Amino acid sequence: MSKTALITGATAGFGAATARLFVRHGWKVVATGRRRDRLDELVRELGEENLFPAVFDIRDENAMKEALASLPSEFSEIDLLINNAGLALGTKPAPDIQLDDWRVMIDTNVTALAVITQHLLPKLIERQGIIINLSSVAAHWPYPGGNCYGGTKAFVRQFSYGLRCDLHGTGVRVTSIEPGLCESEFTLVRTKGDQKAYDETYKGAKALQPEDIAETLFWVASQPAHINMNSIELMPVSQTWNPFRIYRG
Ligand code: 8X3
Repeated sequence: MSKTALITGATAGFGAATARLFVRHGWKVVATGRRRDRLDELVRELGEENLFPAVFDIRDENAMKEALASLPSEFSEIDLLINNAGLALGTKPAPDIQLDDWRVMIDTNVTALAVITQHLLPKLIERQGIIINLSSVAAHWPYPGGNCYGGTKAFVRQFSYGLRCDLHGTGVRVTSIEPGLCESEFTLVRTKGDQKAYDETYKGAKALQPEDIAETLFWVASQPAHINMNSIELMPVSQTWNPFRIYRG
């Protein structure tokens, strides 16, 4: 009997790569996202018996609840929630940002993630399931322009740990995944479509690829039921930390 994963933000990047890998390994996948055409493409590629597209904006709580309430029975028994939907918007320092960008990041990366997780907890407890949350190296390591994005990802990591405490004794596992530089549409969103900035970000860097993250997620989900990976932080070899900066006024 195959297991079922619900992957948020599956229209591109980590989410789409993860949907492909899990289906390849015999899982059923509920793929969520806003862009119906992208999800339909995934259905064509992976087969409607394997992937169900659930089209909604993750920030719209009612739409999320309606979509999940009307899942076909073959896809409704969720064993694994992958909270992948999330974004960074903008690279400017805090005094210069557009406040709406911060609101969208908090609404998506924090509020929507918490709301869908809480909504699915009864099912995940019933099925002794797994929750994998996509955090970031930015949860630990501040960098200029990371401001609110880093804050949301620190929430994701700490929320994951808090969930573990609250789910003590249920058999539900929770993991925070914290990737560094990865080549995906994420950076085009972050730079608001600036292809030059995108190209410069990855030039010569041998960044992680969405498929690398998918493999990590699959490995986490494939561990025996008595093992909980609390967190995994991964970077490309080309990425390390900066020294502290001292301002000498
Ligand atoms: C983003 C990680 O290293 O690209 O989550 O800022 S990094």
